[in-house]
Amino acid sequence: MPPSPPPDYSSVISATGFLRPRASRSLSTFQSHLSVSVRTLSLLGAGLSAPSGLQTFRGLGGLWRTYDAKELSTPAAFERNPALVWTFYLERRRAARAAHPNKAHKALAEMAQRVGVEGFLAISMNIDGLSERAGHPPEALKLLHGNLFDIKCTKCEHILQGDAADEVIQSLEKPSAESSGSPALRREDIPKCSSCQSGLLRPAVVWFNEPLPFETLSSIYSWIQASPTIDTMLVIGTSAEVYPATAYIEVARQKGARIAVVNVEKEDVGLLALEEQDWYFEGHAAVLVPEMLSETVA
Ligand code: BJW
Ligand code: ZN
Repeated sequence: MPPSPPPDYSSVISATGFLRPRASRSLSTFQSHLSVSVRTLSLLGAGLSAPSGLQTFRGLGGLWRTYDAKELSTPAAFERNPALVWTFYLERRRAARAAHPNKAHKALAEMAQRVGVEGFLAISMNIDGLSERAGHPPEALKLLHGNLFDIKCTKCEHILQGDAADEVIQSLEKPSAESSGSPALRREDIPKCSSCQSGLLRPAVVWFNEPLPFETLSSIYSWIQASPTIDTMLVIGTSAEVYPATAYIEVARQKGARIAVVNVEKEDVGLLALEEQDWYFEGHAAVLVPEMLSETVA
């Protein structure tokens, strides 16, 4: 009698996640892969700037532990209380100005300079300006959630940058010199747009329920479409909870990319659905990213 086939436990295994293949921890296999990668995409989150002393959003010590996102980072919150929202962003602006790019920002910027935009595109959710200050070439850095240092109108397309934006910030930092006493910012202190004369000025960042900047999305799309393949997807310091940013990880996977995640938290296979061919590097971005990118050949 032929031996009976071994029982098939695969449905039990996949239902429970038991024995699910785990992502690799091997730095050397990652570096070998990166050295032959032609196209690398990366998604950068708040954890990249955490070693520079800036707060993340979720998790321990995150901004949303102290503040309610719905009260600060939605268009409805700004309509309700623009002074409160501006106070929050003025503080974030001060913290970002005082911070310095860390070794991870610098390593990514160096790779971008070395490889060129055809070979390496960074999609950043960060608004803090640290990647720019690290020397990341602007054409290779796409700011998905805007920029803490620009200001825009709530009603028209008017945008203020550089000195024009700084002037507005100065006026907000010294709320109505005439209004004696209270140092707190008030609704009437928020300047109106000089172009349409009616909209209030606001930080040029992307809040929940707002569309992402069209030009940024379309330039990312063009980069993705420029070739049928993406070889590597770096996912650095993000909880991967916010869409559409997180969807780029799946887009890269569909184009064949192997994914490398850097995060201080323990691997959450469920969220990112990492597979055997992927990597998970648990630890601080400022330590791991320079190591990961150090041996790569242009
Ligand atoms: C380290 C570390 C170290 C720490 N080293 N690692 C239901 C389901 C799915 C989607 C939706 C839904 N309901 C609504 C949506 C859509 C919504 C969304 O995604 N919501 C989810 C939260 C559920 N998205 C939107 O609304 C977007 N717009 C949109 O969809 O528009 C549609 C539309 C079309 C047409 C017309 C109108 C509308 C907009 C999203 C905008 C997000 N904005 C914010 C604020 C920006 C300004 C600001 O900074 O204040 O962006 S929210 C906040 O989250 C910020 C961040 O960029 C973003 C992502 O956060 P990130 O970077 O992942 O940070 P954390 O804190 O979450 O994670 C940090 C990680 O680092 C952690 O994992 C740490 O462990 C790690 N770490 N130290 C390495 N040293
Ligand atoms: Zn306007």
